[in-house]
Amino acid sequence: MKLSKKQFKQDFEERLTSKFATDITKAGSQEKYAALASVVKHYYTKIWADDNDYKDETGKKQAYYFSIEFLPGKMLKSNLLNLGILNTVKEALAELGINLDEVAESEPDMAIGNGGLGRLASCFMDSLASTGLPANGNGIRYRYGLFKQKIIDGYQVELPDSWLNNGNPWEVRRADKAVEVRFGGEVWLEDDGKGNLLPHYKNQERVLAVPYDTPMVGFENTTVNNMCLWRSEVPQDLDPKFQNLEYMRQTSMLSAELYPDDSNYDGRLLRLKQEYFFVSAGLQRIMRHYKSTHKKDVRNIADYIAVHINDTHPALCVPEFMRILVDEYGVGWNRAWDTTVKVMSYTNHTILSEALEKWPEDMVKHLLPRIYQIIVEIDRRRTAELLPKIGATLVHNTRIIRDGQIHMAHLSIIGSHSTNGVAKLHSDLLKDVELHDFYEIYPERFNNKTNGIADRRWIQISNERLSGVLDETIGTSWRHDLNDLVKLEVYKDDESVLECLQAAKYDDKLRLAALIKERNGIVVNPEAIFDVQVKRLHAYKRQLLNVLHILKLYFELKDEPELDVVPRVFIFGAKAAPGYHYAKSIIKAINEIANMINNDKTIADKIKVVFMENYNVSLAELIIPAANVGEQISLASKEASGTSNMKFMLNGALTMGTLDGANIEIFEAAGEGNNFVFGLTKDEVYEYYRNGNYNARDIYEQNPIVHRILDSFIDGTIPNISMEGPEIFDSLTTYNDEYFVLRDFNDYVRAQKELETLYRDKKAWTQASLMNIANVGRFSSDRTVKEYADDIWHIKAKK
Ligand code: 6GP
Repeated sequence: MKLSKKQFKQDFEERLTSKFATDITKAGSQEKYAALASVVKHYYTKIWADDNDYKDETGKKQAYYFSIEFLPGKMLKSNLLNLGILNTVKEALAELGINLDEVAESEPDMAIGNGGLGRLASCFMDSLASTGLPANGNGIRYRYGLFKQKIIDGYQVELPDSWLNNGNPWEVRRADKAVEVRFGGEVWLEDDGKGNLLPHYKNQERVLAVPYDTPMVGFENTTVNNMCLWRSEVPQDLDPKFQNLEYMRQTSMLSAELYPDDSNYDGRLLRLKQEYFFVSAGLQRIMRHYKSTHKKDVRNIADYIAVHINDTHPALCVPEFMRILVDEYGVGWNRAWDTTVKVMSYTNHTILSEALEKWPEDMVKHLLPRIYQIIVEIDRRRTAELLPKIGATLVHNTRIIRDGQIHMAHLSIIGSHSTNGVAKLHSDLLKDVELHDFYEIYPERFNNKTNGIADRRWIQISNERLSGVLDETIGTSWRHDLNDLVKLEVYKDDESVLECLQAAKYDDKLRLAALIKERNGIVVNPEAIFDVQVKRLHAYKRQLLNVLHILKLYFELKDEPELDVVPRVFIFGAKAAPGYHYAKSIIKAINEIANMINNDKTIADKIKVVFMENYNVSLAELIIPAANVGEQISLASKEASGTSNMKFMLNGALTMGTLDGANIEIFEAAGEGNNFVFGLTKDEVYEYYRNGNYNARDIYEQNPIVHRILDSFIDGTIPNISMEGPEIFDSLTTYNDEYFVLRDFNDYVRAQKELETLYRDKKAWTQASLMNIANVGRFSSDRTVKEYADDIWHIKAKK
């Protein structure tokens, strides 16, 4: 949009006065933020309304991305950038004596997601709007987002995240579009006299679902999509006999809390209720909108909508859509089923078995009696149809209901036309191993969609310094098409460009160093290698391997203080699920090791270890630009894709990584020698599984370096871990090291030495960094969403 500084200043000052009866000289930062957000919202409302009209008038097919998590972070700068007014506003504010960055600080991170899956959903929201694709989000408006992490005495402590306390300027409450979701009670079928069996209900619990719409503004275009988040409320006309506090409490709980589990299944009833709540509300709204705008036969709805099941949490989309078509619109079962399969598609985000959702049959039967009947019927019909064709074993292995459990992944695959993994290796594993039985039955349904990232946020907004260097070197077209970064390759031997890249990295490191000083009270050397591992804390991600390597360096320096090493700052950021005891022990150990090393005068600044508390999107935006190295060291086959690996690549960090997830594609894209690869391959890992011949204790007994490092966990060398030390020690020795940390240790050390050698050669290092940046184009989520649009949803971008 076009906007002059003069116009903006006028709008901003007027808004401050009308909203808060104040002016620039007196306004507090919250007020400035709220006024600014309100002006920005005003700027895009017209575009939003026009785009809604356009979508309704053209009746174009739209996609709906159902996800129990979104992790957008802050929205102010992203909206400004996408509207094309970021610089104008920044300059105009500066002229008024206001620093945009400071104002932006007042916005809380919108963190209604845990980690990778939720952040990917938000990257997709940005890319869908930015590529002009008509696609909307559907989720839950949790009152409390992901917990805030405090580190107290080295331990993680969880505090509530009341992100809505000051209101949310971006959302629009649409009370008129509220729908009702019902739970429990009894259901029975009665013939309607025309041969149709219709359900009748008694004693159901009624919940009102109110949508809050948050516009997703496209990058310098006219598309504004919608992220619809549902809030649970008590229906106004509820029978007074139910209007009691308990009912209110129960109801508000539904949209109160995000489950703080990452890749972990939590079996509580409330979670199942949440899943049905946003699925049912979302589908009802879609149906209403479809009927009111298209007035077309509901049997053709597959030509107009696509519904995406983001991991299995929204898998109830399948039976709920069947319920709506069959019970509410009288569509025959077979036609309804064909339609459902055409409309639905599903993404798998992990192969960890503890994350494969299953619900006890009884629980579903009680909570959702009609949905249960429909699932039983889907399963019965499918079994009857397939038994003669494919035999009992295959049918049994792939049944939706098995051993008293409802298998949500089975439901998602069977009830949709597409199942995809999130990186090549992961998709292959699904086909060849984890979901092989399904692949045999429905080979045409399986495909890969390698993840991507919303590059605008992860460089244009968060790394202005590097963005400026790129503009000067290759022009600005990369801001519109990340593939254009490849133009950088020709500068690989250009000393002045390499120097500019180094200077940008150095400035970003200074910025992070200042933050570390402020938050952790640790002074770090900006010349040191900034070696970063930021992600959820999980055993399979192997933060522990990183820790063992740090201890190795530490003991070497203790033995030989004059050793010539390149100084390193090891930076961690990680939240552990509150109930994940082992992960929390590792956080404690990292903090105690950090204390031990950072306070050891003999080490000086050769090694520093920093654990930054409360890792979230905003902190990532400050850490990743400053990284020289990104640690992506999961056990091969365990990390479905990873997405921080792409963010590091974009910001010129080199990856230290295993052949896992999207690392493999990153190594290939950046070219040989530009990253550091180590560790077992996926085939080697599976070979160990087949033979059962891994013995971690042997490594401990036979490798003196490993022996010494592990002993330091139990002999008092590392202080204050008398509980956690033995737990970690035992996990590696007594319990045979589930994620092959010891097995990969030597090769990791080898790769780390190579890294150090390369870093000593500043030019060669920067060239490798340049090659990473130049070849990151394919990891833009613009590419990913286009693939979903073309291959899965069959939706078309606005011209
Ligand atoms: C994550 C995967 O662990 C990560 O590898 C991937 O990049 C990300 O999804 C996006 O695809 N999975 C989850 O966050 C999760 O909760 C159930 O899976």
